Amino acid sequence: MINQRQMKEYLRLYLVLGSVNCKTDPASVVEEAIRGGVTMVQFREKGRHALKGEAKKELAIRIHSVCRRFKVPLIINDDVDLLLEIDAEGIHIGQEDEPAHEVRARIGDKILGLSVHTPREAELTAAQQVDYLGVGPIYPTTSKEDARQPRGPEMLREIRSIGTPLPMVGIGGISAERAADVIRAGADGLAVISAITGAEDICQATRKLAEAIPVIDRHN
Ligand code: TZP
Ligand code: MG
Repeated sequence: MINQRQMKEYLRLYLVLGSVNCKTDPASVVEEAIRGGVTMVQFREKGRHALKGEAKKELAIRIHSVCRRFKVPLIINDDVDLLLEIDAEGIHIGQEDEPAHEVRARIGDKILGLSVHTPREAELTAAQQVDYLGVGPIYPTTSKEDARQPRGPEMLREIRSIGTPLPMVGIGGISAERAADVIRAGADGLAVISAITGAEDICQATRKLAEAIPVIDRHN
């Protein structure tokens, strides 16, 4: 499994996207965003107009080849078969997906991320061989149809306070203006969709987010 220091570095600025989120070719959005400072990418092909089958796989392969060129890991949202087919670097699952221990058995040492929404869910994850937690939504979001109630940066603080050792990333409505609050509440990084994919200048918007992330020494 990946070590926590490396995992935290990858989480610093995590771009989540699918074709539905992009105004132009998602693979070029990924390239621009990496040039601007994105440290990890998640392919999340979801929603009513999402690509399926071969078209989904083709796009995943194109995004992966951009990521590989820049040595940025690609995480696949909730599709273990696709992850294995294209040999991406990891998988992200939600509470309603296949259980984490079953996914771990199928992916070996690849990165495994899990969404949590409460301190209780984070607590239950401790023994599950998960590499990082996605915590959200922190702020209101329009990018996820079935998003739960936003809980604010306080949720990150609560999860830290119960002693969760896992690297974690905040997600949901995060902008450059909110970056520092999310990190100071305990996140190791920011996960964003629209703050990057909705920008006119992808590279510039990414740079602005990257510059807004404070460097905090948590003694680990
Ligand atoms: N999970 C919780 S909120 C969210 C996901 C996938 C969407 C985040 O998108 P945005 O545009 O950064 O609010
Ligand atoms: Mg899912």
